[in-house]
Amino acid sequence: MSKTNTLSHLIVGLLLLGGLIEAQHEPHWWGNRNSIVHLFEWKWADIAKECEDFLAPHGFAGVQVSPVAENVVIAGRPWWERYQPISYKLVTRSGNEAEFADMLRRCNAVGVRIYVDVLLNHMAASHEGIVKGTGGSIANPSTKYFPAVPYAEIDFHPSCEIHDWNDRFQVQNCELVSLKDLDQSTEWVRERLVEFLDHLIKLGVAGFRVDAAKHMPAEDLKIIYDRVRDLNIVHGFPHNARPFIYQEVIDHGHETINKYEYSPLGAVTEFRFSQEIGGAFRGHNQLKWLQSWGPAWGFLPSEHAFVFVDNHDNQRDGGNVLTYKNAKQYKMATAFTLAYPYGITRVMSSFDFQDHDQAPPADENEQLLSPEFDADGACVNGWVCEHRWRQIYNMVGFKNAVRGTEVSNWWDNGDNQIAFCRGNRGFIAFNNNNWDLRERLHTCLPAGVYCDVISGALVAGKCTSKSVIVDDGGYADIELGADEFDGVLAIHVNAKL
Ligand code: ZXY
Repeated sequence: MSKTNTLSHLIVGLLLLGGLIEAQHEPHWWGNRNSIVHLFEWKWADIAKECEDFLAPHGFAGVQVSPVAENVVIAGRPWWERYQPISYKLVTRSGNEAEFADMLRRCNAVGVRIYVDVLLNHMAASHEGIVKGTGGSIANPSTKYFPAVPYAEIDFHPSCEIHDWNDRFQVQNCELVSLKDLDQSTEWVRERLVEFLDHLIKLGVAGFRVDAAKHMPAEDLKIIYDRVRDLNIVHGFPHNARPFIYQEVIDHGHETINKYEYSPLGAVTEFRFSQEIGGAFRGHNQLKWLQSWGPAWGFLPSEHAFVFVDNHDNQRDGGNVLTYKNAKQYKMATAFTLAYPYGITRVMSSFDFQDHDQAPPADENEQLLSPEFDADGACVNGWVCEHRWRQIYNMVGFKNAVRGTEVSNWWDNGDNQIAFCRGNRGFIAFNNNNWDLRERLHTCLPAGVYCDVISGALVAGKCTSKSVIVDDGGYADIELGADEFDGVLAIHVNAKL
């Protein structure tokens, strides 16, 4: 082999290695789809139906599902009992393994990917004596006895409670609210975790949300991630495709253990995004500053950032985080999240709650309810289904329509009215001032009549609500009254008359 040939092989090899490392950042979406929805606490059979009836037709790329492994049953059935596994049997209130497998088959068949929330850090917390799980297994968390895996005391870190969150040793080796802390440096634990993840991959998942990643050393996680098998080609994934990994690292900016330790391994939740977008649309920060949205705000690089307005945990905490409870501002923040090209976006789909620990909608036998829909497709029986709000699913469509374009022609009024183009494919305006927005703005779009996809949609060749006339120069009169139902106007090439 010639010298240049050897060199080029070396370069190709290095590129491949780089590709392999970067590969766990690839979500394996179909076509131009590019948003994930978290169907929090939904049943597998209902998700399968939702993939077919709603998510695929509306261009959603994937679903984050609640934890799949058998969990301890806690009185009152708080949502967080699912974060306390006692075995890796796939039996929870969402359904059994057959139902889970059926969901994967049906969602993948319509091009909607499934990402599973996995608990690699811990098992269930101490309870009085022997507990029973959702799959009928028994365990004794107090003595670290989980015979259905099996795990015993030797597989866990010695007990200590995390008191000092700035102490790396405590955060990674002690117990988070007495959840039994697995020792991922042992071969036995690694093998059990890889076996569990491989099982899910064989069934057809596209990747994982890694819960409490900050509580495990990145070097231990890397060993586990590197060992899991490639995605299952039977479900339409390419050969050698690696599972998409996004890690929950709660880092508000000054933590001892930070997001950058984990971002080489996969995407990382960007909690500062949630804080800042909530603050801005609550009026604590002028929208004009959003022009520099992204790394300039101390956020991760776009391709490493997993972003959301709220998640299942911080929607319960109050503060700046916006939720469905502040509907007008929430829809604006979500529209901005989906309109601005930054990060991998997840839409939250909640159940209605009044207190932090409240259980998801269930019947008198503690069986989860299936969502029911009214004539407009909105959920009615305790499920909020933000993903079925027109203003939200139509912005998922907007994001698909403008995929691959940049922000241009930023306009603002120096305060809380902003607008921008996405290439020559989409245009969006926001009004968070208490006076009307009336401006002639450059939309960057070809001349024509476009339907506003926030107040309505393009249906059977007509706009069901507002329309915008773009002239030959790309200009249009944009109007957003301060007292309108929504504070956003969005138009794109796929909603042109
Ligand atoms: N729980 C109630 C009672 C027990 C569950 C509570 O008051 N917890 C203490 C404050 C929240 O701390 C938790 C964090 O992550 C968890 C927790 C948890 C992850 C789990 C299971 C859990 O309790 O029980 O898989 C946590 C970790 C951090 C951090 C802040 C919080 O900076 O690194 C809860 C449960 C919360 O409130 C929960 C559950 C699942 C999650 C999550 C939070 O993915 O982020």
